[in-house]
Amino acid sequence: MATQQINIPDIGDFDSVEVIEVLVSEGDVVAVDDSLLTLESDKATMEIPSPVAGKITKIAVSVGDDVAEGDYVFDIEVSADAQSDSSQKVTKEVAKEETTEVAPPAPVVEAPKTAPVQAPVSNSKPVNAQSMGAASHASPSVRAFARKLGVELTQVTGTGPKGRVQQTDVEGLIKAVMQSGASAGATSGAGIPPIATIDFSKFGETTTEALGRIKKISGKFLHASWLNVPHVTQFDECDITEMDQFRKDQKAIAEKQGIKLTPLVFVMKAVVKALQDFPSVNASLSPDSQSIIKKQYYNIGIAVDTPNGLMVPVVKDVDKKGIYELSRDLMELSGKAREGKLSASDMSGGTFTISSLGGIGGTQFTPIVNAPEVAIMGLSKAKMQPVWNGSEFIPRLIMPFSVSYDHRALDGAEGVRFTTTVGKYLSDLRQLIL
Ligand code: CAO
Repeated sequence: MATQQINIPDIGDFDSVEVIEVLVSEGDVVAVDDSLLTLESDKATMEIPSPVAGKITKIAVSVGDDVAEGDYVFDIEVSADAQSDSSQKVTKEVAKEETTEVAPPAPVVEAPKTAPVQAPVSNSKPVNAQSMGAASHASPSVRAFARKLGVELTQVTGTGPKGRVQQTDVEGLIKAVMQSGASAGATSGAGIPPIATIDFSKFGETTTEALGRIKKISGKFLHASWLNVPHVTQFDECDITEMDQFRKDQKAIAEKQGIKLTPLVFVMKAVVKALQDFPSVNASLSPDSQSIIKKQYYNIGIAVDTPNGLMVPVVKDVDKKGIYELSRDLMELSGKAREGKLSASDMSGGTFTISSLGGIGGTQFTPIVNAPEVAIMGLSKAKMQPVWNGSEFIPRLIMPFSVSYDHRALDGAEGVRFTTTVGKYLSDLRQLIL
């Protein structure tokens, strides 16, 4: 049997993080993805999952130690089944003494007490809950307790240090739900009636497939955003005839550099200029929802459709980059997303998200805010349309788009001023350099 050395994987932006729990003992048998360690920084807790199934033969770390990416923490005697299983895809198995690269863990951002939220993303193995919102801050034992009782941690207000959810908080929520006479289905949230369970096979043949890991995680965050954020969606459209002509003029030059120029990069530039005009849109609410935190950096999350599910890598410093550099970033990040190679830092630090379905079709849609961001843009497919210019109809390329926003952070007037401004910039790119 081979022994595999386990090292701390990519932990995102953190240089060194404290070990707050060692979740296994020597001799324990673990399965792939079982949690081995809990790390905690001042911003987040994260669990380090086991990349292989096997027996823990050595623990080289203790509670209170500070660890960084690459630090050696365990030896695992890889089980025979796991060795023969070609699905051991996270790390390379090696004989003792060799180092194993472990894929990034699942950083879990401290939950704002009032409004936790959505977030897909990461490799097919580890999951980063950071990039598309916040998750709850709780120890694995409390998570297990909540899971056992079917309680969504994002629904629980943590009263522990730094808002950490305690077992008593979970018990308190259950008690409150019971006392309010709500349905016992705490997973559905207080007062939300559960959806009826139906045996579909009574009506015809069915097959049941487990949702992928990323879909399950993104589903929780989308659900949390849907329940916590009062959404408004503003629909709009803009004339991108000139913009698209400019894009086509540049296309050949871009192709020579190996770059695919699509409308999305122009939209990113227009959005950032509008975010500079409307700082409340490039913002997050504070955890108690009493203040708005405006960000003076412009990192745009881009929803990418991948075989594993929706992921949201973040293009950093969009205000400082030209369209060629943005296209290169976009190609690199969307490629990494599709290959399941995004790192935690590729998916963190976003300030606003764009979900583009323009390459596929549709006329409009209502994207779900990627909380704790306060707004998200949805792009739909541009079409040639007759537009009245005062004396005749002329053909113009019109792109529909929408912006969903958190109504606690933005009023309707501000929301529509923002979309109008984005449309104005896209209709006349010269304004971006003013
Ligand atoms: N209108 C018309 N055509 C558009 C368009 C728009 N709004 N946006 C893109 N296109 C065109 C592109 O120009 C390209 O055509 P050409 O090859 O002829 O130039 C074609 O559609 C395909 O574009 P693309 O999708 O490859 O590239 P992109 O930069 O527009 O998008 C990415 C990149 C990663 C966002 C996209 O591939 C993707 O994954 N989209 C799905 C995102 C998603 O699932 N969102 C839903 C999340 S749930 O809220």
